[in-house]
Amino acid sequence: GIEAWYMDSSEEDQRKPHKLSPPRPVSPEQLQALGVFHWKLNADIYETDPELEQIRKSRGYSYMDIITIHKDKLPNYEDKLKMFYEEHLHLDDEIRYILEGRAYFDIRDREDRWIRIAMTTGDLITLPAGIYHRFTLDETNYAKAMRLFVGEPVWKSYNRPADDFQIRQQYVASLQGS
Ligand code: KMT
Ligand code: NI
Repeated sequence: GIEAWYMDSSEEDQRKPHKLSPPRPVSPEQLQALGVFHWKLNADIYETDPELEQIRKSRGYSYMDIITIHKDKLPNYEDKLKMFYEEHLHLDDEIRYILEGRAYFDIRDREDRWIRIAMTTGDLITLPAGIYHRFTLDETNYAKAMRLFVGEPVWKSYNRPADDFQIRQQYVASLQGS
């Protein structure tokens, strides 16, 4: 399964792993209970991969594009990375597939603690609409990712606090009993 862990609270470089000592790993089942789902695919064949095709079809991921996150490739690199690392939510699921490199997604658990999810090449993840999260590169400073979406993409993000949004309240309610 995908590797995830509870974060320390040090203000050090966001690109470092920030593992607690001793480490507190988070299992795929714990991620699922928060509405986070993961697949491991073969990124070498992403252009023709029947497994990816099957996921896209069954889940309605009709839209896709590719973003290269590197200082020489991404316009307004510094600003965007800063934005990505602001705690926020979206009105729709955030679906990302790492084609090259690696990166971290941080999500809040139900007690508002940060969980760091290590995304490496071949990892496809869905973060549920309404979950508070953020994104950062790691110390390798490079990732190429496919962005997937159900229908026309909406990239708008709402920085925390966004607790009055209906999608937030729906998400919090969905955690009851999970
Ligand atoms: C977001 O909304 O958090 C992002 O789009 C993250 C960067 S894309 C890999
Ligand atoms: Ni986001």
